[in-house]
Amino acid sequence: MTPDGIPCMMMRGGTSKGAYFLADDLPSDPAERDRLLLRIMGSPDARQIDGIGGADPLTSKVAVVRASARPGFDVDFLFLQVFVDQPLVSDGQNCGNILAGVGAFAVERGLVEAGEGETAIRIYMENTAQSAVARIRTKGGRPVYAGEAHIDGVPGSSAPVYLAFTDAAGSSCGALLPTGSAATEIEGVTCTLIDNGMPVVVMRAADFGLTGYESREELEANEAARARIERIRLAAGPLMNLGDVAKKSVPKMTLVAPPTGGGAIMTRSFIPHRVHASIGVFGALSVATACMFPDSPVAALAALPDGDAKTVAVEHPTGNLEILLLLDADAPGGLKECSFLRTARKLFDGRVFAE
Ligand code: NQM
Repeated sequence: MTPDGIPCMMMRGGTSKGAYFLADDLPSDPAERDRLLLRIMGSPDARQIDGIGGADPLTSKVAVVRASARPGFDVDFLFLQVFVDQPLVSDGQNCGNILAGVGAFAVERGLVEAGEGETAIRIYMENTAQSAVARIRTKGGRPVYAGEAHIDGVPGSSAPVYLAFTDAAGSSCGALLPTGSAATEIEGVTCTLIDNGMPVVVMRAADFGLTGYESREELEANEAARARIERIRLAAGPLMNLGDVAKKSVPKMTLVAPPTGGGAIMTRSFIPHRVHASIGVFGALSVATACMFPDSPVAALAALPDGDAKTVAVEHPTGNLEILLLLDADAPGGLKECSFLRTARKLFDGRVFAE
């Protein structure tokens, strides 16, 4: 027990919010660490009333950060999803939104020395054994949070955080298309099972009798659609090399429809049981990539720009998320680099209690 509390920083990362810890401030035994994090977040409880979680999967997230001992990296980042209403903590997925706060947290805690103007932080993402480079604004040795960058799903504007990836494909499934094809039939629905940073099952909303433009609340109230989507998810898990996914937060399930706001594709994402208020970042990257395969059931619904440098706007319930894809036929999966803009903000720094 820790009567004096544990150092903890709350940050908004992209369209999510989480508790950021230094690895050294948490127990090294994963089971002990997870018990402590459940207590800190107030899980399991739909309201998380006895903890600092926000009673939503998007605000019940944890970042564990340490100085990296790996050549070529500044810090190691482990993402943990703390389930709201189940006693589960999962390292089975990554999170591009919480990743957006890691660079600033590393500077705040003195793990990385800040440059004047901008600092690039090379991050090893432990969940998927992959790398990211975050470019953040810094001044006088500290992160700058105020700025002019806006992302949909967050009111106002903040300093930009640019995130770039060169090895996102096959992050958890071992291959971009784990079934070897962009069209796999499950329960009578043709799906694209894909992993470009996040395992996602991409499906046409119309195949569920839905438009794809429903609200989060409407979809969460649709018991029949949710049950069918969950059956497909449980069947997709082993096909995606993820094993039994009954207690995992992957794969995510995304329904798509033609875009309505001038973007490339419209989405509604089950993550995997609640519906996302917008869309996860790596989730959006996987969906955008699915649209590029002509034999995917969703390709015909998408409006993709021409050329090898594509800005793909993935539409979601609260706006759109733009992803830049740099294509190169010689690169693995045909993708040389993927990048996107996020913002992040320090909300609180102090000690959290778990007595
Ligand atoms: O896909 C939610 C989020 C995420 C994950 C989820 C994410 C990503 O919005 O990279 O960011 O899909 O569980 O934080």
